[in-house]
Amino acid sequence: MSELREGLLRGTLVRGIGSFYTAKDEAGRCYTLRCKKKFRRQGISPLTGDEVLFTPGEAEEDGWIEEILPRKTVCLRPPVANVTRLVLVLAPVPEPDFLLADRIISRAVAQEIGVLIAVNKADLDTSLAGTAAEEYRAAKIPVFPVSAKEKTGLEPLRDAMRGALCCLTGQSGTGKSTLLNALLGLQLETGDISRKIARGKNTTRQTELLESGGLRVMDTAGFNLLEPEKRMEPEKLRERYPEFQPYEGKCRFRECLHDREPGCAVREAADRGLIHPERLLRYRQLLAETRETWRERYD
Ligand SMILES: Nc1nc2c(ncn2[C@@H]2O[C@H](COP(=O)(O)OP(=O)(O)OP(=O)(O)O)[C@@H](O)[C@H]2O)c(=O)[nH]1
Ligand SMILES: [Mg+2]
Ligand SMILES: [Zn+2]
Repeated sequence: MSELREGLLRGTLVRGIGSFYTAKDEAGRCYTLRCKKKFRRQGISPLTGDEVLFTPGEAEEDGWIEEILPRKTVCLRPPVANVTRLVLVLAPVPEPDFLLADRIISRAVAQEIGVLIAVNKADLDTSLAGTAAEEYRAAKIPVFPVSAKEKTGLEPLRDAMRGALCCLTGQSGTGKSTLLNALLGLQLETGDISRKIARGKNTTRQTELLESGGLRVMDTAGFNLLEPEKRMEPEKLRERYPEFQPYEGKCRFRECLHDREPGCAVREAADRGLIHPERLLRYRQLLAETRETWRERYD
């Protein structure tokens, strides 16, 4: 620890509630910390996953976060730092929203965060995993059928998660907390799905980083809506589709956005089954939305 200033410790933020944060040092000791006002003045808030330098509190006092070390990645929804692998959890109930899935994936790809898809509740339905595998095959996003309830399919998913700071995300009620409990052998609070609306109830409210058996995983609050990104140039969206990349530069028009332009190589690839047609359709939907938001960027 010679590189640290005197009295400062280094740790990872594993949780933040209100203005209190918990940092864990290398030895696994936890410290309750508060955040100095200077961060708020700079418009920075500490995120779960942040690497920080801190002054530990004396006796019963809380300590202070002194410095947030440079972040490898930052996500706003869920708000987490330094995630290098995202585990998107889908399930047959609540009904999977593939457009939401594509939005989440697009944001991860933009930051070079690896994406895995866990299709949970395999005990209820086995067809969704196949559908998801087809949808995302060309994008090279691996799909893992699992049942958190029956604890099946967990080992291949664990193997794919090792060595990265992972974050579970997805719609509320897909079973992220249940899955994390199963993956790590823990007991986090999980919730029932509302029978009336067959939707998750937002049981998890806090992001929490947990570690066990070589896995480092964050459980986050599920969500059912994701606002369009502000100030994103429409031309950037196509770069976030791994399956488009072999065809970039091969369209008739160099600036082709793979919408409805003639001679589009991406469209041809979709017609030949090399790109999933639904992914392309949803891409167009997101492209239209991105154009709209881009036009309104000065409003
Ligand atoms: N049949 C079945 N039900 C499951 C499985 N995994 C989770 N569930 C149920 O799905 C419901 C929601 O589970 P949670 O783990 O709370 O879901 P979540 O994704 O963490 O939800 P939020 O915290 O709201 O985002 C609970 O009733 C779980 O018992 C599974 O593998 N099979
Ligand atoms: Mg949860
Ligand atoms: Zn094109």
